[in-house]
Amino acid sequence: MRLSRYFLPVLKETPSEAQIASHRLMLRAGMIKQATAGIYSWLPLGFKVLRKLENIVHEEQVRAGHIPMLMPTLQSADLWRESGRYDDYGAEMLRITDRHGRDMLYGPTNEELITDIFRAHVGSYKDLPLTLYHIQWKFRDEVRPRFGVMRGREFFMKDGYNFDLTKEDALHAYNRHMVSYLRTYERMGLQAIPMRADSGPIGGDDTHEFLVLAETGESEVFYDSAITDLKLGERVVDYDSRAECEAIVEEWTTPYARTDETHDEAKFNAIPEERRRSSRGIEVGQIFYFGTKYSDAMGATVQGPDGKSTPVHMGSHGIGVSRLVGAIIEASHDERGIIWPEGVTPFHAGIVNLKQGDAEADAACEALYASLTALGLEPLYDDRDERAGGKFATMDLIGLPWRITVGPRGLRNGVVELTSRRTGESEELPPEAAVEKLAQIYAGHVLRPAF
Ligand code: P5A
Repeated sequence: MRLSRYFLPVLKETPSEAQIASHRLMLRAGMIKQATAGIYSWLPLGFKVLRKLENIVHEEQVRAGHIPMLMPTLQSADLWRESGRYDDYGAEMLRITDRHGRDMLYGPTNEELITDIFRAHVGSYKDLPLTLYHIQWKFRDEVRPRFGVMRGREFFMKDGYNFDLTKEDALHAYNRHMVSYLRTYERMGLQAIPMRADSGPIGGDDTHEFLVLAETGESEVFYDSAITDLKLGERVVDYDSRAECEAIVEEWTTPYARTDETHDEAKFNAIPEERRRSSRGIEVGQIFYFGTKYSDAMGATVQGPDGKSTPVHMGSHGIGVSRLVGAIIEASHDERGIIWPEGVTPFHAGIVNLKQGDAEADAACEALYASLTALGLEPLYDDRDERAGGKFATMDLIGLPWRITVGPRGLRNGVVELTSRRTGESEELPPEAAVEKLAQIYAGHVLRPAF
C-alpha cells in the first residue's frame, strides 16, 4: 500500500477522552472512530488488525477440530424465555421490538440460539462430539463502556459451543479449548494466563478466564510467577488425545492463578513469597463447562447407545477479538506509539523515502516495494512529499515492527537502513539483504488473510 493512496487519518493531538494508552493510540493512529458511546467504526488500519486476529482465531479453532459457521446478531426473545435468561440478563441486554410487536434482542452471547440449532438437527450420540463456533458482533449495554474497544457495547467475539454425550467428553472439550486458546494468544505475541474464575450469567462450575497482565486491566489477579515461564512454543498437539490435552491443562493450572472472584488467601500464602504476585489483568477470553443447564431447559437430547434419550453436556468458550486489539497495544507500546508483534501487524514493514522526487530514491523504494510484495509481504510505502521527521513519527505511531529507510546518501554507498521498532536498532545493508532479512523474520507467519 502507498500511503499517498491510503486512508490513515492520524491525529496530532492526544484525544482528551481516552484514559489509557491503547485507546489513545488507536484513536491517534487512525484505527477507530467512535460512532456513539461504546460503538466504533473500524477504519482501514484497525480493520486490518482485527481481520488478522480473526484469521488466527479461525486457524486455531479449525486446527482443534471445531467447525466454523455464522449465526445472526439479532435473536428472538422466545428462545431466551425458554432458558429463563430473558429476565435474568437484565439491563445489559439490548431489547428491540419489530414492526409486528415481536420481542427481539441483539445477542450478547449465543448459548440459546446454538442449542436451538442443535436440537433441530442432532438426535443421536453418533453425531457427537460436536463443537461449532462463529465470530460475530455482540451487544452488551454496559453501564460504563470505557477504554475504547476494551469495554465496548458492540464488540467482536469468537464464541464456540461443544455438545458431548458425557461429562468426561465435555471436559475433554474444555481442555482442548484451553490448549487451543493458549496457542491462539501465543501466535498474537501475547501471554494470556488461564485463571480460575467465576461463571456469572453464563453458568456452570468449571470456568477459566484468560488474562493478559497489564496495569490498566480491569480485573485484579493473584498468581504464582512460575506460570509466566510456561510456553507452548513449537509443541505439536494432538487435539484428539485426551491425555495430551489434559497434561497441558495440568501444567497450566497447577501453579496458583486466580481472579479476585475466586481468590483464596490461604492457598496464595502457601506459594513461596518471592513467587507471589498480585497485579491487574485484561480478560481476553473465558471457557465454561456448564453441563446440562441449557440442554435440560431447552430439550436438547440425543439418543444414547442404550437407546435412552439423554440431555447433552455442553460448554461455551469465548475470545474477545476486538478487545484483543486493545490488549495487544496495552502489552506492547512505548511513548512514541504502538509496537505490533509480527504475527498481527497490519503491514509487515514501512518504507520511508527520505527524498521523494529524487529519481534514484524513488526507484529504490519502488524496487523494494515490488520485491517485498512478490514475497507475499505487505509493505506500507510512505511516498508522501513530507519531511523525514514527520514520516518517522507516523511510522513509530502506527507501530510497524520494521522500517526500511531509503535516502540518496545511503544509496550512493549501495545501502538502505533497516530499523526495528521494538529495539530501535538500525543496520545498514544492501536493499536485497534487507528484503532477505524480512523474508526470514516472517517465515512461519501466515502473511495475508484474504483482505
Ligand atoms: C463464552 C462464549 C461468554 O459470553 N458465551 C459464549 C460465553 N463469555 S464472556 O466471558 O462473557 O465473553 C467472552 C469474551 O468476550 C470479551 N468481552 C468483551 N469485549 C469487549 N467489550 C465487552 N463489553 C466485552 N464483554 C466481553 C471478553 O474478552 C470475554 O472474555
